[in-house]
Amino acid sequence: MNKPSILVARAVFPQVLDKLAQHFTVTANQADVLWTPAQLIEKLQGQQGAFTTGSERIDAAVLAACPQLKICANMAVGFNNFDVPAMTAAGVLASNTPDVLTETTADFGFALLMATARRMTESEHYLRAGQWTKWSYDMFAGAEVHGSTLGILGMGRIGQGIARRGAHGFGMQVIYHNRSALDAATEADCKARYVSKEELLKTADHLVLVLPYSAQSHHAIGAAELALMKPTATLVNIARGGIVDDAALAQALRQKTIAAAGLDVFEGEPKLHPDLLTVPNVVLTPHIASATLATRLAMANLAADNLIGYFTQGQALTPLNTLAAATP
Ligand code: 8YV
Repeated sequence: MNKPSILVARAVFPQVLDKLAQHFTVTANQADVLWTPAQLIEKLQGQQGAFTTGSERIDAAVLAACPQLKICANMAVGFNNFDVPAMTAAGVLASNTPDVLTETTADFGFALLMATARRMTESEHYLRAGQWTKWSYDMFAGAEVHGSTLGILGMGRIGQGIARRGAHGFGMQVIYHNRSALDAATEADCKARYVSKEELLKTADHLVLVLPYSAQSHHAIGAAELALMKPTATLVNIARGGIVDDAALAQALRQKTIAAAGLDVFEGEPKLHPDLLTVPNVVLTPHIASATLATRLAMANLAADNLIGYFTQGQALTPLNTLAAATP
């Protein structure tokens, strides 16, 4: 029997490609060329499955142009690059990679919080520029982390991981806002208290964003929200670009209406709002919160296993939608 054909849209671990090749006729992109939407459609012609990352958008136009497509397995927990309702309507299964990256991403969220609060990159730039000539009492004095109030907007698995680190490791008071409150047992485990978004913004010493991107969360943090935050507060975004209005944030940082920010994601990344590069009180990282080799390998394997599961058993391990007739 002919093997199903799949497209692996970005470069991936060779051992994952080898595993896929046991089950599929694979078209790979180990040169890691970034395709335009038109090129993606061209590459998807005749492919029954796709291994995607956050950089490939699967929407109604792609689906209409690729009627033979049956499944898209995203190597990411976030899936704002997928139009899931359109995929469901077209009978295309969507899957993501939850759980395997939770703790690694929470580690990074906490690292970014610490680096931001304690001004680590700003002070390193100063040192590297040869500006460090003497000690002084307030040089790079930052904000306290232990014992402070940790605010979390979006309390899914990663948000809970950050809450546990703050509450249990650093004695922080944890407050959160989410579409719905957690059950009592999970709140107790995270030592977290549900508050309104307004109270979260006004009370948090360190606010971490971990909510999914959607039309509803677009610019959830803009000028009005930043104005509610304490002038001593820090803001950390490890969720998605577009949740923060980067222009408004750069202005708030310049005017010190908040103290500092740590950003792993950006509106329109990998391009950055130019003002973010000129304000000193911001820590910038290139979307690496899940980037440990072990976790990226686990994510790639899970995306591959979703494709294999679908074509061999008719079901993915971590699907995002249910199809009327999920027949490969
Ligand atoms: C990925 C992420 O590295 O999982 C996610 O949602 O943002 C990151 O872990 C990125 O999306 C690549 O697909």
